[in-house]
Amino acid sequence: MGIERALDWEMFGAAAVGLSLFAVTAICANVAVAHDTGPNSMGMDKATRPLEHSNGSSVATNDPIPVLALLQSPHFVPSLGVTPAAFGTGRKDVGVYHRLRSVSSGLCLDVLGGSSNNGSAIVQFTCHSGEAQQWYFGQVSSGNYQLSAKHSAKCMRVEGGSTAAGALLSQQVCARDGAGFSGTRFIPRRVGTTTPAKYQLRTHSAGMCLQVPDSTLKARAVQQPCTTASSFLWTFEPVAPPSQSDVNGRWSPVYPLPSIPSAAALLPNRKVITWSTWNAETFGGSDPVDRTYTVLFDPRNPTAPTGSIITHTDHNMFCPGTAMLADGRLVVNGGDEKKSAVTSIYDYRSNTWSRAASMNEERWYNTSVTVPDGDVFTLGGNRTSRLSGTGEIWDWLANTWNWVPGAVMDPIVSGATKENRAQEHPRLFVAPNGKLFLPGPTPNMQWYDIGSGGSVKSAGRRGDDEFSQNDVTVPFDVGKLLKTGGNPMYNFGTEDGYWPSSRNSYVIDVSSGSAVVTKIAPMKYPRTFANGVVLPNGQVLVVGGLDNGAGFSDDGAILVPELFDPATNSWTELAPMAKPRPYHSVALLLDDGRVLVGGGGLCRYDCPENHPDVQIFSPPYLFKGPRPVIQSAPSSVAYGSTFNVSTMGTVTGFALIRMSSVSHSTNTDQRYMRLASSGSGATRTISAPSSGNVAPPGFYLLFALDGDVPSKAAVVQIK
Ligand SMILES: [Cu+2]
Repeated sequence: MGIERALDWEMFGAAAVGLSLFAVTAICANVAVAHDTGPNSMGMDKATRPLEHSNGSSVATNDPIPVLALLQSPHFVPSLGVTPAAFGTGRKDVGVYHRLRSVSSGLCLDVLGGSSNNGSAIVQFTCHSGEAQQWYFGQVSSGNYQLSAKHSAKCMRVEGGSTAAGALLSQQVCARDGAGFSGTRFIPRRVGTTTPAKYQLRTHSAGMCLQVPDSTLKARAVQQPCTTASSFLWTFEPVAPPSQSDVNGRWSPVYPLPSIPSAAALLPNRKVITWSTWNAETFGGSDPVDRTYTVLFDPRNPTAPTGSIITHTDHNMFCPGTAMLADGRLVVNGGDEKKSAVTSIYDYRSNTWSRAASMNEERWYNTSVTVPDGDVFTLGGNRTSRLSGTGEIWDWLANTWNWVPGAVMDPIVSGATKENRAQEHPRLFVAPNGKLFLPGPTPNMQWYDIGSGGSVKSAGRRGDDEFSQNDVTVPFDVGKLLKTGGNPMYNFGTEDGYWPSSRNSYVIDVSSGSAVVTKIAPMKYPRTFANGVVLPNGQVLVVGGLDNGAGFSDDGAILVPELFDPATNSWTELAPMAKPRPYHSVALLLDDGRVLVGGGGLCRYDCPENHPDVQIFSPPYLFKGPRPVIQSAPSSVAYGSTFNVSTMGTVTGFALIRMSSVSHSTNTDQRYMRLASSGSGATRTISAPSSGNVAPPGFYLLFALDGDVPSKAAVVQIK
C-alpha cells in the first residue's frame, strides 16, 4: 500500500460516515448457475478463483472486500472560479468562462453589439457581466484553444485565417477542421509572474499576438507581432457560477458509495440500484472476471448504502444495455470488456439478481429499450467484436432472444469514422407511432420498425448537427426530444488532441410520424458525458460532463448544471455541484422530485477520476413554497382508463414520468407526459395514457403539480 493509499485510509477514517455503514456482502455468491450455459458461463470455478486485489492482497472473490476505503480518494479539488496558473502549458481543469481584460486599456473583449452573426467584430468594450464578454477556452490540441463566446457559441477567429500583421478578429462558427479552422486557435502564454497573471494570446496560424492598439471604446482586436507591451497583455477573469440558493437550487453533501455508480436505476420501492464492473476501481486488468460490484442506495438513508459483489450470474455488467421491464424489474444485457451475451435481471422485490437467456451475439456498449408490448429490443455494441450488431428482441414471457434480421447497423455506421465509435450506445426511443426512433449519435436519424422481421428507414438529418457521441437526448414530452451536446470523438484526448464538446441543441418532434428538427439556443456549456433528467415540471436538468471527449478524465469538467425550459427553448444555469461527473457518471430523477447525480471513473487503480459517490440536487421548484400532496393513488392503472387520486393543497395538473435506468448518458426508459384531469378539491379524476406507444408498460412516477411545484410522487404501474 502506497503512501497515497494510506492517506486515503486516514482521510476516510476521519470522515463523518463510518466504515461499518458500508458492509460489503456477497449476496447469492454461492448460488449455482442454474439455467444458462451461455458463452461466458464457466460456473463456480471462475467465479471463486482468488484474485489479486488492488491493495496487493489476495482475496477470494466471494469474501467481503473493504473496497470503500481504497476508493475514498478526494484527489480532486474543485477549481471553479480559479484561473489556473498553467494555461497554455498543458491540460486545464476548469469548466468556467472568463472575461479577457486588456492590461493597457482595462476594457474587455466583446462581440460587437452582442451579435450572434458570423463575421461580427471582436472589439474591446467596458467590462460587464453580459455573455458576449464571456469566453470559453476549448482545448483543441496541447496548449491550443478555441475561444468561444457564451452568447453565440461561436469562436474568435483571425478573419480568413490570415497570417498578415494587422488582420482583424471576428466571430465565426467554431470549425472542427478544414479551411475554417485556421485562425481559430490561440495559445495563452504567461508573461512575468504577476498576480493576477498576465497572458499573451498567440495565434497558432500566424504566431502573432492578439492586441487592442489603444484605449478607444469599440476598437477592434487585431493580430500583430508579439511584444510584451501592455497592449498585448490580458488578464483572464473567471466568471463566478450561480451560488447555492433557493433560486439556483441546492446540493446535498457528497455521499460515499462502496463502488462507483457507472450505471443506475430507480426502483419501484423508491430505492436506487447502482452497478459498475468486476473491480471497484478499474474496468481493465490482466484477468478480469465475470462479476459485478453493485450498491443498493436508499435516498432516505443516504449514509447507509449496501454494497454487494454479484458473482453467481457470471456477468460483468460493464457498459451494457439497460431497460426497465413492465413489472419493475431491471434488465441488463451485454457489457464487459471481453464482450458478453449474458442477460441479468434485478428484482427489487427480493433484492436478487438472476440470469436470463443469453443474447445471440456478444455485445459491449449496446442499447436496450422496452417496447410497447413489454419485450426488450437491443441494438449495436459491436465495435470491438466486429459482429453484426443487428437488433435482437427478448421475449419476456418465453425468455428467448430472437434476431430482428432487418434491424441492421449499416445506416448508423454509414459515413462514420473510427473515432465516432458509431456502433456504441445508439439512442433509441419508442415513438407515438409505435416505431423506434433513433436520433443519434449519427446525424443521420433513423426509424427502426421491429415488426415483420424488422426494417430501417431514414428519418432525415439532425439539422446542421455533427456526429455526437455521449450527448444528452431526453424525451421531455409526448413525441418530443431534447438533443444537446456530445462530441464527434469518443474517448479522444489521450493522444495529442482534444475536440471541444458541442453546445448544439435541438428539439426533435416525432409526434406526426416524421422527425421535425428545430435548432434552439445552444446549451450554455459544452458537454460530453453529461446526463439529462426530465423533471416533474417538464423542464430538463442537464448535469455534469466534460468540455471534451476524453474518457477517464476530469479535465474540463462542467460543474454547473443547466435547466432547459421547453416553454421558451432556453437555458438557465444553476448552482454547481461539488464533484466532476465525467465518463461513467449517472443521473436519475428521484420520487421526491430531487435528482441523484453520481459516479464517473473506473479508470485504473487509484486514478483520481474515480468517483465512488453521489450527490443529490434539490431543484429550485422545491423552494417555492408549499408542495401539493398525493394522499392516495391506485398502484396500477390500465391504458385508456380513468382513475382517481386524492390530493391536498393546490393542484393545477399532473405529470407522469417513467422510472428509468441509465448508463453512459443513455436512458431509453425516461419519458414525460402531462395527464388530463378533471374535478376539483381533494378528488381528481385522471386519464391514463392511451397506449404503450405513448407510455411503454412499467412503473411511473405520478406527480401532482401546483404550477411548477411538484408533489412527492405516487408510484403507479401502467399496464
Ligand atoms: Cu463504459
